[in-house]
Amino acid sequence: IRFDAVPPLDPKVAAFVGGSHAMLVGNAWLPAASGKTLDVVDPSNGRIIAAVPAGDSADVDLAVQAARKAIDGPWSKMVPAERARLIWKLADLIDANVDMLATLNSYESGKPIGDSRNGEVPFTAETFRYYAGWATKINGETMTINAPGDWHAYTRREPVGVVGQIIPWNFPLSMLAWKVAPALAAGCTIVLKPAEQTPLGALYFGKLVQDAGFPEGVVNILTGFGETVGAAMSAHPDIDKVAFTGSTEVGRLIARAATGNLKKVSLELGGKAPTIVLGDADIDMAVAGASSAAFFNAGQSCGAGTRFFVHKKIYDKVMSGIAERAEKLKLGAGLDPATELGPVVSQQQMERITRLISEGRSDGAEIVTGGARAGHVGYFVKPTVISRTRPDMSVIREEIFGPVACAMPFDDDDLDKLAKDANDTEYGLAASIWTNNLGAAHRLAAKIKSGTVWVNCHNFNDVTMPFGGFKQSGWGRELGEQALQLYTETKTVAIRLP
Ligand code: TXE
Repeated sequence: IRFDAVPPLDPKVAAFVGGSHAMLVGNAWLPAASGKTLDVVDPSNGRIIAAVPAGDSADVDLAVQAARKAIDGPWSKMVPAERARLIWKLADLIDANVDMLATLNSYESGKPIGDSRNGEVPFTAETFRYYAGWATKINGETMTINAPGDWHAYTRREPVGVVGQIIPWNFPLSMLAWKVAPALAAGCTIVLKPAEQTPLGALYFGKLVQDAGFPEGVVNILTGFGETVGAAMSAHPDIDKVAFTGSTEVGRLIARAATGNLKKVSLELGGKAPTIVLGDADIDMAVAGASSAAFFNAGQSCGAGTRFFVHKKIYDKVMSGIAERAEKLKLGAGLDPATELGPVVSQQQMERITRLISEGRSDGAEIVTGGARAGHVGYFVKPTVISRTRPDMSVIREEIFGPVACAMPFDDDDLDKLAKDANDTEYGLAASIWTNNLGAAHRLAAKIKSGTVWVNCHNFNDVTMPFGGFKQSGWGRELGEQALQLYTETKTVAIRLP
């Protein structure tokens, strides 16, 4: 692990990180009502880099009031084209601040700076631009009525109202964009809670919202813990909808808390994506793709490929190819431009990952490479390849959320059996198939129970493509036109013509 190659922070970034941090409520930047703060840590060395307010239910009340005032006032009066212009302006500001946002994103999450600067931040801007386009295209329909007489019946798509959005730390900015952008396009107002590990990028985003000229209260940003701010948002009687990305366990808590006022709920939860390499696959492509499926973002991706099903005749070649790539990955701090694999986000996550690897070992799986923490400073985990796994092992059943590829060979070409094994999980978020056989690809894609099936690619997301889970991976779809369904209510108006 390289520790000595992190360039000094740009003075503007250093001033922001080292400054005092507050929450955006209406047009004001406020400390937590309780005065409490929480520390933000650099996961590459465990050092505290900032303190942000640790909000609680009192702050949630204030933010909800501001959001309610905005939706009852200027925001609902604004024509969609004006909303579109503001959202587009916000996208331009994100682009103009790419260095600041990318640095904050990598500093607090640990991910490689190139991934932030060339991937996540541009994708964030693009998501806002895509939904700026939708703001003027949210239409209802007219219906032809079956009853006698003259009728005019139509639907209106109206904003669902004040929405609470709770996001995780693995893609702090793109998860923000996937939620905030369609909600703004639909005309909702927002109370956003970034993860406690990664609040800085979201707070800077709040400044850009103000610079873009949004009316006050349209976007409110609260920092704090899930058990306090997140739980208060989920249960709040004046929040109309809650959108969440995170663990399946917390998704269940949120769904339960939302029953009070039966607020609408969308959930994007865990995954355990099968990565299926058929016997005819292009081996070089499959090795490169499968490695990236497992190790991209240090495996902290809900779509990460973790259960590898590889045809017996190419199993050894594919596994040694993945292990070789794993061993060559350069580990280091996210802010070191040469880093290919950063630390995982926290000590807690590191311990969870290494615990699961140890369970795999004691369950009799073979650790082909890696298999432990890397170094003694920061939260690094060696990229790990585990072979000879069985479906009952915890490494196969539980979401590991670390740089760990678990594999098992299959030895016949029965696609039904393969799909059954791939579907043997409570999750259903994503899957990938590696093959040159078009028929097999389509047949398997139809049999796999997951919200996304990639063929000869993995972790490929586009703003146009709906993303979300079957089974216990969640409710609803983000991105694409479908995300607008999450933030609008359909109203039917039926008129008997006099
Ligand atoms: O997630 P949490 P954690 C999975 C992954 C990971 C595990 C644990 O398997 O190992 O979850 O990570 C907020 N009410 N994913 O503990 O707790 C919290 O503040 C309301 C998958 O970090 O689910 C944060 O903002 N909100 C995943 C957000 O939930 C609550 C991304 C996510 O944190 C809350 C992250 C509560 N009671 C983790 N408790 C994905 N689907 O991409 C916490 N939160």
